[in-house]
Amino acid sequence: MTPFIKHSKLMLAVAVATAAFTGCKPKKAETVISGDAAQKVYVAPGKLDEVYLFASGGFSGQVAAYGIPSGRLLKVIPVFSQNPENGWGYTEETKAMLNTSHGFIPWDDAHHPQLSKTDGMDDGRWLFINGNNTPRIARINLATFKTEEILEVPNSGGNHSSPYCTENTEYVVAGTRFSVPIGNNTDVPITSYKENFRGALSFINVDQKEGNMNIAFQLLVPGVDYDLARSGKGVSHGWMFFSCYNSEQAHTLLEVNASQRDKDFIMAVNWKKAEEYVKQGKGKKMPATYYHNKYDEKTHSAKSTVEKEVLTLDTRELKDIVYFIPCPKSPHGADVSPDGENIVASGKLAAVIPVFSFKKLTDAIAKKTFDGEFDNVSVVKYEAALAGEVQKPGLGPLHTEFDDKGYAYTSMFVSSEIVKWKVDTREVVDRVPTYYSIGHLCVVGGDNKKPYGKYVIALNKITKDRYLPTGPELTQSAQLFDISGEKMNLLLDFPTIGEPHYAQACPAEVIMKNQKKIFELSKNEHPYAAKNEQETKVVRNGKRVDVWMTAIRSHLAPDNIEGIKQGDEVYFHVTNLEQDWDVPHGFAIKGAENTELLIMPGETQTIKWTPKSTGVFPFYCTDFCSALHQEMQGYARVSAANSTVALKYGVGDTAPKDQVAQK
Ligand code: K7E
Ligand code: CUA
Repeated sequence: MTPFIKHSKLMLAVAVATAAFTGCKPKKAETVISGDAAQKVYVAPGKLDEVYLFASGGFSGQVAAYGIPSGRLLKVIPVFSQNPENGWGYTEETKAMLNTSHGFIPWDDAHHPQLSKTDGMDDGRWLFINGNNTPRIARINLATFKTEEILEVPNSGGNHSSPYCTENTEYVVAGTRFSVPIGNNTDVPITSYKENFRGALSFINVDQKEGNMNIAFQLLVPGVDYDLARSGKGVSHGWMFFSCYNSEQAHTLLEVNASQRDKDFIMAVNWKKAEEYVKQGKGKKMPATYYHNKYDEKTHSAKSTVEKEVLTLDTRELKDIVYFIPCPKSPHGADVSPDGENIVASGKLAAVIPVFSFKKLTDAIAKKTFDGEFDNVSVVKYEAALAGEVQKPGLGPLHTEFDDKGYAYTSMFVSSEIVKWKVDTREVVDRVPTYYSIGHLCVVGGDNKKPYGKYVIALNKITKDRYLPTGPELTQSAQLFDISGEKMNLLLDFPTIGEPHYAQACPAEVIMKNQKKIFELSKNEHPYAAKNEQETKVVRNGKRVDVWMTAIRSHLAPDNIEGIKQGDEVYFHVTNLEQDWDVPHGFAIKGAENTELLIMPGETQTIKWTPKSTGVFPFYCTDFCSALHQEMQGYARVSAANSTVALKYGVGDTAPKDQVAQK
């Protein structure tokens, strides 16, 4: 969403429009903070927050977990970006997670966290998030807060309308933002957009036990931009809704060229129908190379598999899978009400918010109340699918979520506010300023069949004058509002990591009940695990030296190693022998080129070290684990490539003793 604020032409149009809505201008913050706000966000020391908030890190490529109402940062979960804090993407075990058909890609732009669902409710099993730039979907296990799987999405460019779960997480759905040339010949002129460019919507099957993802099928759809999506639920279970812009099919200067038509589209996808066609064998296998990376909790290691084909269904041939509904002016969000009946479409440049009725939509499809076709897809008549419009909502509607009392909350980017309206009458009942330029918003359980409500969190783009300055870039920020009463009340500003495009929140209990406290050492199947100190060893194989090391309060074993030579590749495989909650150990050695390790109880992790000079190199534990943490240290001696120093190692009595004798 970032780009459009920069473009002067648009800003001019927007400024003119803003003048007509002076009522939306943010008031001074002081005037809107109510007296008991502090009390409502105060979580006393030792007390726990009520809600987990999972926010995307945007260009940081990570996810962060916060406690609500305090806004306290609980954890940064590394996903698409390497993270030296805990070795993610640097250790031998985790490197494979970042493999793609474009090579090792250690970053991405992550936008939309999505909690897994059971019967339309957040179930606390997994959190999915999209990598936009090099199209990927990641799955985080919420028992361990670790990324367990990353699946690349082929035929996609800018994986933005992604990832959205169906009612029971039958699928995680990932739509492409950019349409791109697909098929055997992709080396085509950019000007041939209309002939050669197509969109792909991927339906990724999720194994209900382990969570493993596989692309069940891809729908090949008209070449436009697919921006956001939501799955149907309740009455609309079996359908997905995508917002589409650039129905002009422009390939340059979209700012102007993709804002020509009065209306773009919402695409309604009947995925149950698509499933039927797959069963009937109507899918076509298409060659496509993409990586599938999985982290195994038993071996504590990731493996990459290269997939070679994908099953596709072409909507030009199978015409009753998808339908277009006209939607005013560059739609961004497409959101579905808790009962599944209302589809709210937010056009960034539109003056109203259209709300479509699922019942009217399906009636119109049955009666073929169409307004012709767009690229072989039937276009349902706007009025035929429309439940009604929210009038004068504000400027720049982007995203909508729902509470437990029949209200919808829409973010207004241009007028910087949240607008509350009644779902059944579409009447605006309240508005509150945000500071500033709100993008997404998040109601607790706001996309569930039964939202939890109580809070809405604004995810803002600009924070000028809200925080102490930190150079040219100010902190990114979220704002917490109380929505339990008639009026929305601002409670708190809190900084976030990266750009918090979107977030999902659920009651703490949903996540807490599944928490894993340790990895069982007896179940550790890492090939280099040392499950006790007797199993520690150092083994040379040509120029490769493997160190089976253990960590326990408060020593590493072995802690003296000799016989390493210049030019060797040394692998430290460190197993944390602890079986207590929250007792990680760290490992670092002087001159390590990549990272440290942070090893959870019962886990084994490995760093590769290639010493560049001779000498004695200290290593130590990097996590303050006990009163004698600072004693948790050792030495590795590195000799010249042609030296005759024998390989020796140990701890205490077994440590190498004749250190002086050899040269
Ligand atoms: Cu920032 Cu969902 Cu990428 Cu809207 S997106 S704001
Ligand atoms: Cu182990 Cu410090």
